[in-house]
Amino acid sequence: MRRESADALHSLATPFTPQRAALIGLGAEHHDPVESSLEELARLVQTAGAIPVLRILQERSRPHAATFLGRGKVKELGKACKEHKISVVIADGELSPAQRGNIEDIVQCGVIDRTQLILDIFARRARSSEGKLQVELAQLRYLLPRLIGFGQVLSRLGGGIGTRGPGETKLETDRRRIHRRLSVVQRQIEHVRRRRAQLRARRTKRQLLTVALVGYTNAGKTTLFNRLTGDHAVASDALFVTLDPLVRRLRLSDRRTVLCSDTVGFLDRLPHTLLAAFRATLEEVADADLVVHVCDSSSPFKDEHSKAVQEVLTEIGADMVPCVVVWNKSDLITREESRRIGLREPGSVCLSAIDAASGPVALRVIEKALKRTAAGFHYCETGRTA
Ligand SMILES: Nc1nc2c(ncn2[C@@H]2O[C@H](COP(=O)(O)OP(=O)(O)OP(=O)(O)O)[C@@H](O)[C@H]2O)c(=O)[nH]1
Ligand SMILES: [Mg+2]
Repeated sequence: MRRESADALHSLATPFTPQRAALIGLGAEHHDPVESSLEELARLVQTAGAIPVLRILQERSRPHAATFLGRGKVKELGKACKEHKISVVIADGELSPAQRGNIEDIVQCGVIDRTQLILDIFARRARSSEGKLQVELAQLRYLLPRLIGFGQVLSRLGGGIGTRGPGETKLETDRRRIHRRLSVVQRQIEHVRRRRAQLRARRTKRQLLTVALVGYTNAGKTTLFNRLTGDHAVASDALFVTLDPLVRRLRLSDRRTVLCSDTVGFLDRLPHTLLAAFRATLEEVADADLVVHVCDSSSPFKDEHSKAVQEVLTEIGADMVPCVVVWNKSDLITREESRRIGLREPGSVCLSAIDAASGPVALRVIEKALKRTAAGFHYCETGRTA
C-alpha cells in the first residue's frame, strides 16, 4: 500500500471531513447478491465515517489480475473520481498489492479493500483491551503478506532510527518488527483465552447453562439481549456496534438462572484474519449450550444473511450447538409474512425486540429449546438453581 492509500484509510476516521468514496465491485448489474454486496459495502463505508458517492460495477466473473476491474473501466473510474472529487476508492473484495498500486496510479487517489475497511471499523469500535488485541492481531496478519510498498506507514509499529541492522533492507526490518509484535500479541491473547476457558470450566462445574445470541450485524441481537436481561447495552442502527462479548444472568420462568451472552455480529465474507483473531471471543459461542440465531425478518437478504451466519458458525466450530431461530423486526413486515416466517424452522418465533411484549415470548422459546438440549434436560432433571 502506498502513501495515498494509508492516508485515505487514516482520513476515513477524521470526524469533521468525511471522505467521498467510490465503491467498485464485480458481477452482473441487477443481480441481487451483487447489489446487496455493494449496498452493504456502502453501509460499511458510512459506518467508517465516509460518504459513498459513486458505485461502479463491472460484469466479470473474475477480478482482472492487474487492476481488479478491467483497465478501461479503471480509466473511466479515474475520470469519474476527478469529476466527483473522490478521495478514496474502495474495492468490494481483496486487492493484491499490485492491483492496489496499479489502480492508484490510474485514479490518483487512495485505494483500499473491503478487508481493510472492516478492520478499520473494528479498530475504532474496540473498547476492551481484549478487543483491541484481537483487532491488532488481525491487522498484523493482514499486513504481513502485503508489506511491499508500505514504507513509512509502519513507523507507528515501533522501532525507528537505529533499528535497522547492517546491510538489512527496510522490508526485512519491517517484517521482523511485525513478527515480534505478532508474537507479543499472540501471547497476550493466549493468556485471555486461558482465562476465559477457566471461567467456562467454572460455569460448567456449577452447571450454569449458557445461551449465546448470534446473528448478522444489525439484526437486533443487543436489543433482544437488553429486553431479556434488563441490561442497557448500546444498540444502534449501525454495523458492528457490539464487539466485546457481554454476559448477563437471565432468569427463567421457573426462577432458575442461565447465562446469556451478546457478541460481535457476523457478516458475509467476514475476513478470515478477523475470524481467526476473534477466536477467544467466539469460543464463547462454540461452548454455549444453546445458540439463539437472531435474524432480521424484514431484510430482503435474510436468506443470504442466514447462510452467512451458518457459515461463520461452522467455521468457529459452533455448528453442532443446538440452535433456535428468532426472526426479529416483525413490526416491519406484514402479519401474513410474519406467520409464514415463524413456521419455517421448528421452534422458531417471529417477534419485535423493540416491543416490550417480546421479552416473555423470546424467553419461552429459549426455555423450550433449552429443555430439548441434553444439558438442559439434565439441568431440569437435577433441578439445580444458580
Ligand atoms: N423496527 C425495529 N427495529 C429494531 C428491532 N430490533 C432492533 N431494531 C433496531 O435495529 C438496529 C440494530 O439493533 P442492534 O440491537 O444494535 O443490532 P445488533 O444485532 O446488536 O447489531 P451489531 O451489534 O451492530 O451487530 C437498532 O437501530 C435497533 O433499534 C425491531 O424489532 N424492530
Ligand atoms: Mg449489538
